[in-house]
Amino acid sequence: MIRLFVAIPIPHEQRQRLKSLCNGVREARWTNEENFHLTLRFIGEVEEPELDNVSAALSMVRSEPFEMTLSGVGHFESRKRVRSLWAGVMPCLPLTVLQERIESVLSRNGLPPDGRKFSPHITLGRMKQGSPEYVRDWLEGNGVFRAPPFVVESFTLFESYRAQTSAIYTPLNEIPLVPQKVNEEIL
Ligand code: 3AM
Repeated sequence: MIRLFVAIPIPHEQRQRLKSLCNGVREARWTNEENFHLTLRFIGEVEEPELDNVSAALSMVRSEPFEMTLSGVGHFESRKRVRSLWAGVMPCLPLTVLQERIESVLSRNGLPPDGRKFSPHITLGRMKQGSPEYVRDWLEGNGVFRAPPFVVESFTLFESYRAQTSAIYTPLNEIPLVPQKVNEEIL
């Protein structure tokens, strides 16, 4: 079995900006800088022969390059415990459209739908414990975060391998976003 997800990798300059946010919460396990990404679709485990189908389906996605700006921070919690700290994205319609197209080709190729609402973010750190109160200072202190815009010119199918200390993400297929000709059929 192979564990897959689809994401937008973050360019070097923006990774540096994100890294500067990764401090000030003692219990957080911060993401390695080279692992910063924006998940478009978690696929999960598939049989290896299925990999080619998934990869080919993603290669069918047609979308234009677009500009994206990382902005703000937030957290996810479950059972009143903070699970992750993240940086957000300025509202970005082309990002939503790209995510919907990816969801659509994958479901047409037999993958069960991901029922969760798309909530674009870049995970900066994970936590096992900590009440929301505990990260309040971090959230308030970094609320004004904003990185320079960058152009998203591709998205990538990654393999995720959970090593003992951190995850190893291996790019398997980088799918370019190409300016559309007027009459080209859009998936
Ligand atoms: O981009 P983030 O860090 O939010 O949390 C995992 C990471 O998302 C998520 O997939 C991304 C790449 O590993 N992920 C891992 N297991 C998951 C699961 N069972 C999952 N998302 C949903 N369901």
